[in-house]
Amino acid sequence: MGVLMVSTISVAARPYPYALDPAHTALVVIDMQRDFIEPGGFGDSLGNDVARLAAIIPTVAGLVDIFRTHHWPVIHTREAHRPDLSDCPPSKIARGNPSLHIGETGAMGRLLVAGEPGNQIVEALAPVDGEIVIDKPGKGMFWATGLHERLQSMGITHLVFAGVTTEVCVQTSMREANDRGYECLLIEDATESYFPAFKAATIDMIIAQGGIVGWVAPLAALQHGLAQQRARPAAAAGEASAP
Ligand code: C5J
Repeated sequence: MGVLMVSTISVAARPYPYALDPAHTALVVIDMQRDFIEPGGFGDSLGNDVARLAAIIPTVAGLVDIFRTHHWPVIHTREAHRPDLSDCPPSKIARGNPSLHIGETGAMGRLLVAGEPGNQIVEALAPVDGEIVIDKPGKGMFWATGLHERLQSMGITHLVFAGVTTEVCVQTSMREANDRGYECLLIEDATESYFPAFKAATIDMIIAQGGIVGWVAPLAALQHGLAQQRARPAAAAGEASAP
């Protein structure tokens, strides 16, 4: 009797366990860019407390590290517009009564403009060679990015989500992914909102009605599922050698 090879990882998630198939899973880290997380950026210009978002960086780094260690795909997104703002609707520029509008120059360069210092992923989560970086003009990661085609060519069926902000770009991207047939898991301590109530409401909406958008779990549940998967073949081998 051979060793039983278990490829699927069971993650204790809500509303019920999430079956993660590592051969077909990618991590998506949404918009962990300085514009939203550091003082002087777009989030700050709207009057938000950016420290709330900075607080999740270590947890997101831990999640990224799992994917890097296993050589599973990592995708980073940035909310970014072309320097001429031709991909930014005037309504988006006007919205919100910020102290600085999209395209205007702040402490980290032009807000939400590709190539500017503020548009870079925070240093602790900087993409490494081989990771995909998607500049997206919308809140969702599929609008005008070609990402769906890339994920399909990679055979990706499962997406694990992290990043900011929970109820805006993370939720929009997760809903877009769900509509395209991806099995989606949000790591709840690797995402954050400027508004705690919005994060809580988003999680409730995702898992409502049997997981109408997907699943939610803490990072520890993924780590535990991985540890259990590693232990399983050894246990199976032990069983096989028993008389
Ligand atoms: C926002 C985002 N909140 N990344 N963008 O405007 O969630």
